[in-house]
Amino acid sequence: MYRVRCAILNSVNATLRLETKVKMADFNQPTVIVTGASSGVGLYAAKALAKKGWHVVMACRNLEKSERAAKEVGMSPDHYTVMHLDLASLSSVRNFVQTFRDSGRPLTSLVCNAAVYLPLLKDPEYSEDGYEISVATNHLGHFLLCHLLLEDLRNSPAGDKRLIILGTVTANRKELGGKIPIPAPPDLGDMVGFEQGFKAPIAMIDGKQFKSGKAYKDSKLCNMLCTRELHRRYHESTGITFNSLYPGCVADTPLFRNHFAAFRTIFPWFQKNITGGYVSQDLAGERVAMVVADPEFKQSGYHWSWGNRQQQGREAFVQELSAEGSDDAKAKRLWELSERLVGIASMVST
Ligand code: NDP
Ligand code: PMR
Repeated sequence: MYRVRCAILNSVNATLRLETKVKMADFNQPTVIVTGASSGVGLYAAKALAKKGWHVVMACRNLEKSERAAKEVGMSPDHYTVMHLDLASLSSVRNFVQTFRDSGRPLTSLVCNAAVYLPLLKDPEYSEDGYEISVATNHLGHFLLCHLLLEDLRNSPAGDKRLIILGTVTANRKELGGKIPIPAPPDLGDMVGFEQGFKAPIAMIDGKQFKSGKAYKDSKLCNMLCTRELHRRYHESTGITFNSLYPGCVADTPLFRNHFAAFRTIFPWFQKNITGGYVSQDLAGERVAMVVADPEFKQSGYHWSWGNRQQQGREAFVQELSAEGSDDAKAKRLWELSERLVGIASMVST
């Protein structure tokens, strides 16, 4: 009986030792949170980061889909954890941060990647907090997430900590793809829509008439402005590297699932054969992973772009942003108004 009990205890201890060892090993991996890692750029960035030895917290709204996607791209279970995050819900963002903290993992980097693009919407849809859905998801959800996780990054023992946000050419008139006069270009105006509380019937940051494609581009401009403001406010005091990037035109991701079916056929062909702007999901993911992990991207406060001609081996360059995208006063005002909309007061004085 005694021998049996000892055998059981030994086996329990061995299991515990094994679990502790796995966990210790696990926690020695640098940890990155990637939002929207269930498809497209986020999924392939997760894959590339896992390949570099990172542990990826895949912050996604559909857990089963994300698990399936991780398996499909061949990620080893030791290199990822799927956690629930719905960026269109401010309470979900707060719950996610709590769940992440409960995991005990020190945070090395955060990648704000998730987005929706709803070009065919005639009338606005609103999030559960009452905000237009593209701006709520792409900008406000990420804004709150960054705000809360800044503390985790600040407290993390890692030597090289980064916060990276996906931007795009179509929200940057200084790049070729942003010069094309596709209606309508981004323009936050004087942000009267935000000033007035951004609740229905208001659906645009500038307070003007709803335009679905513009809502996406406005939200991406907010992403790039916020990266600059994060750098201005927090880089010196925290040492965290803050950058945005454009990985190329990844014309065949599910981002275009809400566009015309014909668009999904013609657009990748057009970008591959006419503009040369096309980049594969795999290569776009590797580019994001480079900005997260590679030493040459450790300089803070930049927008990295792979520009228009997307050959393998092409190097990124620091890309200037449009007049609106480099307007520091606008970035500061956007920050303050966004704080009000997500219900937080400034954590650290500027
Ligand atoms: P995908 O549609 O493939 O990926 C978007 C991801 O965001 C999905 O994982 C999606 O989850 C997730 N997501 C959407 N809404 C929410 C939400 N409410 N909460 C949590 N996650 C959400 O698009 P891409 O990979 O193309 O886009 C990724 C990023 O790259 C975006 O920021 C986009 O602006 C940027 N980008 C894309 C370019 C392109 O050409 N594709 C070019 C330049 C920048 P789910 O699977 O559940 O829908
Ligand atoms: Mg655009 C010249 C280069 C170039 C690049 C890099 C992009 C990127 N695009 C370019 C050119 C053109 N586009 C041209 C000449 C046209 C025809 C007028 C064109 C059209 C077009 C449309 C209709 N392009 C689009 C759309 C979209 O609906 C996409 C969009 O605006 O999403 C907001 C889009 C895009 N083009 C790009 C990129 C990266 C996109 C989509 C994703 C994004 O900007 O995040």
